[in-house]
Amino acid sequence: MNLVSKSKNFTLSILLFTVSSLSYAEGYPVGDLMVTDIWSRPLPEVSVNGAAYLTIHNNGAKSDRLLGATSEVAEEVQIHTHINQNGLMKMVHLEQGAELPPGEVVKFQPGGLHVMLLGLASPLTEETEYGLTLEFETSGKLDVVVRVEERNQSSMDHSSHMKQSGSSD
Ligand SMILES: [Cu+2]
Repeated sequence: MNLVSKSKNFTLSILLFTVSSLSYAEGYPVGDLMVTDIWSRPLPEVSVNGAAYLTIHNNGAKSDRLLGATSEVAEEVQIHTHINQNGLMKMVHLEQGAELPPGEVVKFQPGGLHVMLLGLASPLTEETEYGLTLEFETSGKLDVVVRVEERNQSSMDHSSHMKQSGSSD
């Protein structure tokens, strides 16, 4: 019971947050960080897992880490990357999160670092949005809105790797 009402409240707050944050395209500041370009690939309704991509600018003098995230669309969210193992791209769970070195821009993108959505509770339908709460080691928590949109594959840096992996992440 308690859980149900909590999750309803959470959903409502996400909706309100979505309405009040139409400027998402400009990016979200938190501490010395700026998070921009947040998106997910649309997936068929039957998909069990998905991924979110984003860009994090660390404008500070100290390193920070993206430790993890939560979302109302997934049972569990993990920070993943891909490694090349004997010519095959393999997904790896970064249990310590992803490092964000000072003065650097870290891109989460297909074929590389990504925010893994495990156990999708609602489908990632094209032209919709959902809420994601990022948790940083130093900068704390940040609520962002993820845009679900199809992007041109040819603009990707890792298109050659993606062909090998056959993975949608
Ligand atoms: Cu993954």
